[in-house]
Amino acid sequence: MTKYWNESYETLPREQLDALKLKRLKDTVQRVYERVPFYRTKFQEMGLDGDSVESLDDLKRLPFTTKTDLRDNYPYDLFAEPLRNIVRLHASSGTTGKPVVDGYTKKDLNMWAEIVARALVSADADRHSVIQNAYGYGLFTGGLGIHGGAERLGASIIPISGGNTQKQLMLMQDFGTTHLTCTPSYAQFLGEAMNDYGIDKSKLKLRAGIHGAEAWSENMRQDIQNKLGIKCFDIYGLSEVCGPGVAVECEEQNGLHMWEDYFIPEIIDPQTGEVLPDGEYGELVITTIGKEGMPLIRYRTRDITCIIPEPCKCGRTHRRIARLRGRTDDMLIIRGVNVFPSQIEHALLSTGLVEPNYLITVTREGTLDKIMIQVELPESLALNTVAELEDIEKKIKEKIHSVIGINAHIVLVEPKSLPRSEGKAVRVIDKRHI
Ligand code: DLL
Repeated sequence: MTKYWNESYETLPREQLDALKLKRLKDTVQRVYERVPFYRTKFQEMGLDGDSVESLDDLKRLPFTTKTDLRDNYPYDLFAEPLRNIVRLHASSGTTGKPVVDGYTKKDLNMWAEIVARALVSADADRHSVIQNAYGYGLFTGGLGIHGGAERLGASIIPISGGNTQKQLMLMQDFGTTHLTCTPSYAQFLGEAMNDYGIDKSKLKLRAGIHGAEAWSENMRQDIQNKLGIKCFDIYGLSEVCGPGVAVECEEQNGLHMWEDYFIPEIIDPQTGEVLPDGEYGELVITTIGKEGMPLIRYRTRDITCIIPEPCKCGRTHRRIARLRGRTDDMLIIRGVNVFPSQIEHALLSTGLVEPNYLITVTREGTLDKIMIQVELPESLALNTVAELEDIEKKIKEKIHSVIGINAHIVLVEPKSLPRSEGKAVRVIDKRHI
C-alpha cells in the first residue's frame, strides 16, 4: 500500500490542485511585482503588472528568469523579503564566476522540510528509518535540505555529510542505517568499497537509497541496486529553486512527481522559448509558488526532461517529470552532432561489459573534434588476453557509434583507476575550451 506523508495534498484532485496553483501563482506574481525591482521592470517592459495573471495559461505570457539574471542580481537583489526575515542562505556549487544565492525565510524552510518529508516517504522511509545523509553539508543544499525533511519526518538522521568512506561503512553497520542519501556516484563508490572491505550486504539493514544532484542512467540505478542490495529512488532539485525535494520518484520508479502545490513546471524549446506539449523533451522551466524569500518566475533550469501527463499508479496526483537527461549546457557538440554524456553512459552500460566509471575527454586536432572514452573494466575481466580486450573495445566502439553516430576512441582502463567522487562526479573534460 502506498505510503504518503501528506495524503490530502499529495493526492489532491487535479481540479483542486489547479485552483490552488492559480491562487498561489497570482499571489507570487503580485509579490514579486511589488517587492522585486528586477521583476517590476521586466513586467513593465512587457506591458504586464502584478494583476496580469487570471488563469494558469497566462503563465506563458510572463518573462523568463535565467541564471544570468541571478548572477546580475548577486547576492540579494532578487529577494522579496528584507534580510532580517531571511534565516538561511545557500549558494550553488557553480564552478565559474560568482555562485548563485538563495535566501529562505522561516516559512520557506518549513515548506522545504515538508516537501523533503514527502520525498523521503515516497522513497519508502518513515519515522522508524535511520537515514545516513552523505550529501555534503554547507552552502550546498543537499545536506541541510535532506536533514530538515528527515527531522520533520521524525526519522533518525545521521548527519555524516560526504566523504570519509570507511566511517560511512562503519556507521552503516553499527547504526543500522536503513536509508542512504547521497549522489549516485558516491553510492556506487560506497558499494564498491563495501565489497573491498568484505562487508556482507545481506547483513545490513540498508533498504533504500535516495540519489540525485547529478544525472544518472537507469543502468546506473541497476548497478547501485545490485552493489548495495537496495531499491534506489531518484530525487531532483536545484539551489536556485530551493534544493533537493522539488521532485522525487515513488515506488513505481517511473518518473519524478513534482510537488505542484509549490512548483509549476513547464517544458520549453530551449532555442525558441515556446512551451512544448506534454511528453516532448525540452528545457524544464520552474515557477515557485510557495516561496517568500526568493520567488522565481519561469526559471530556466537548463535541465532536459519532459512532463509525463498520465496519472501514476501510486495515487499521487502531482504530475511527473521524466528522469533528467542532462543539461542544455552539458550538451557536447562533436563534429556538429549533439551528444549528451548521459547517452554515452547509457550506451556503455548497456553493453554489460564495463563498470559504470568512465571519463569522456573531447579534444580538437586541427578542425576535427576527437572523443576519447576511458572506461573501467570489471575486476573479473581485467586479466583477459589482448585479443579479448580488443574484442570488448570493438563492441563498445560499435555500440557508441550506433547511439551517437561518431567513432570514439575507447580506452579500457584498470578497475578503480579513474577518480572517484564523494559528491557530484566529473565525467567530461572538454579540452577544446581550455
Ligand atoms: O544538486 C540539489 C540536490 C541535492 C538535488 C541533493 C538532489 C539531491 P545544485 O547544486 O544547485 O542543487 O544543482 C542543481 O543538479 O539543475 C540538475 O542539473 C542537477 N540535478 C539535481 N538533481 C538531479 C537528478 C542540487 N535527480 C542541478 N538527476 C540541477 C539529474 C540532477 N540531475
